[in-house]
Amino acid sequence: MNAYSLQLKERILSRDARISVIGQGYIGLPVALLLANSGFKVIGYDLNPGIVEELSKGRTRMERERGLRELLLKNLGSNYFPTGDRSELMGSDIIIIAVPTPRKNGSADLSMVLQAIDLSKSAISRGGLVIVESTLPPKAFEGIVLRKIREAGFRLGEDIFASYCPERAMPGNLLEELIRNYRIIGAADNGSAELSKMLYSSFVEGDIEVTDPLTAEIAKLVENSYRDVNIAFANEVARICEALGVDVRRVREIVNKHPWVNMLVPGIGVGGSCLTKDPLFLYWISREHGYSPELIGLARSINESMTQRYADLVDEFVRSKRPDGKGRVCVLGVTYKGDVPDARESPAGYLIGELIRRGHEVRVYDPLVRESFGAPFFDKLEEAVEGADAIVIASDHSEFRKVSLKMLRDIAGEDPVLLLDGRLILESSEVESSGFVYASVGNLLSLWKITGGALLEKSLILNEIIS
Ligand code: SAJ
Repeated sequence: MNAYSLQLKERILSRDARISVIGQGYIGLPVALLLANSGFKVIGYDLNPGIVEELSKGRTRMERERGLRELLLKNLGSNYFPTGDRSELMGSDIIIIAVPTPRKNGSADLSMVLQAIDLSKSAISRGGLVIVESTLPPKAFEGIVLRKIREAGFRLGEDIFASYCPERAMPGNLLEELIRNYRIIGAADNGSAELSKMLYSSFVEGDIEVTDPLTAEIAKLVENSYRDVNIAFANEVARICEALGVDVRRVREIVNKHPWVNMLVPGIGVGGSCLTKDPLFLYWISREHGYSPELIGLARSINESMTQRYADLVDEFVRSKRPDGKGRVCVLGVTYKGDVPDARESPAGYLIGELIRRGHEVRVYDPLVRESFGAPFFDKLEEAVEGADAIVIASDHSEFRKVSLKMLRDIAGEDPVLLLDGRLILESSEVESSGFVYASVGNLLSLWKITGGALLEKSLILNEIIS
C-alpha cells in the first residue's frame, strides 16, 4: 500500500472518509443510507430536484422498502445529506456511482454514467476511491471509466483507486439484500481491491468476492441471464402445456419434486429494469467479439413474446363474445412483479398498449402505483372490474390472492367473462365455481371450449405411428 491508500484506509477505519453517492434511486439511496448508518458522513447527490426535496423532508419514493424510511429518518441531517448541488461533492474521499444504464438501440446507454464520471473526476480528492455500482456492459469499466480517469491525469493504483462493484439487490427487499448478499468487487488493482473491500465490509455481512473488473462485469450479467433463461424455460413449458391441453401448474408441482429440478413460475411476461436488459448487454457484447449466444437471445425472445400471446388470447375471447370484436378489459396490476411499487418495463404496460391498439376499452387498477400506461386508472378494484368482459391479472400482488372472486363476478359484465390469471395465483376450481371462464398462462382448457381454439385432436406424430 502506498501513502495515499494508507491514508484512505485510516479514514475508512475511523469513519472519517467523506463519501458521496451519485444517484439516489433504487440502489444509490439504500447504499448511501447503509454507509451513513455505519458511521460515515454521506452526501446523496441526485440531478432530480424532486427526489432531493422529498429526501430532505424525510420521504422516499420507495415507501414499501422495508426499513428504508426509518434508516433515512435516523441518519438525515446527522450522517446523510441529500443534495442537488454539485459543489457539495468537492473533496470527496470516496465516490460511488449508482445511476441507471438503460438499453438504447442495441447497446447500453452509458450517458448517465459518463456524466457521473466527469463529475467525479473534478470532485474526488487525490488518493480517493471511485466505485461504479451501475450495471455496465463487459469492457466498459476498463474501456470507458478507467480510461476517463487516466485521461484526467490520475495514476491508477497510485493517486486514485477504482472498482466496479455491481449492484445486486432485489426490489422489495433492498436493504436486506444489500446487507446479506455476497458482493462482487472488480478492482482495478490491489490497492483498489483492499480499500473497496474495507468499505463494503462496513455494512455487508455476506461474502465479498474480489476479482478483476471484466469478470465482475460478466458475473453480474450472467446472474440475470441465468434467471431470464430459467424463466424462459418455464414459459416454454407453459406453452407446451397449452398446446397439449394440460395444466402447467400440476406439471410444475410434479417436476419440482425431483431433487435437482427447480422450474420457475411461468407468467405473462418478464419485466423490471434488470432482466429486460442485462442478458442483452451480454448478448450484444459477445456477438461483437465473435460469439453469438443463441440460448440467451432466444430466452429473451420467448419472454418478450409472452405479453403478445396473452393479448391475442384476450382479444380472441372478446371477439368470440361481441359481434364488433371490441370489449371492456380490466387489467389488475401494473407493476413488473407482485408487492413492489415499480412499473419499469412492466409486461402490463405492453399488454395494455396492445389491447388499446386493438380497440378495447381497458381499465386499470393497482393497489401500489397509479401508473396505467394510457388507460383510465381506477382507485377501487370494484370500479375497475365493473362490466368487464375479461379480467387479466398481470401482477402477483398479495391483495389479488385474497380477493373475493364471487364479488368480482357479480360486478363484471354479462356471461361469459374471462379471468386470465397471468401470474398463476388463483385456483382454477375456485375461479370457475365463481362463474368465470378460467384461463392462465399454461392452462387454456376452458378458454378453448369457448373460443373453439386450437387443440389438435391428434398430433402428426401420433398419426404417423397409427398409420
Ligand atoms: N418472474 C417470472 N417467473 C419467476 C420469477 C420472476 O415470470 O419465477 C418475472 C417477474 O414477474 C418479473 C421478472 O421476472 O417480471 C423479474 O423479477 P425477478 O424477481 O426475477 O428479478 P428482479 O428483476 O426483481 O431482480 C433481479 C434479481 N436477479 C436474480 O435473481 C439473478 C436480483 O437478485 C438482482 O439484484 C436484480 O435483478 C438486479 O438488480 O440486477
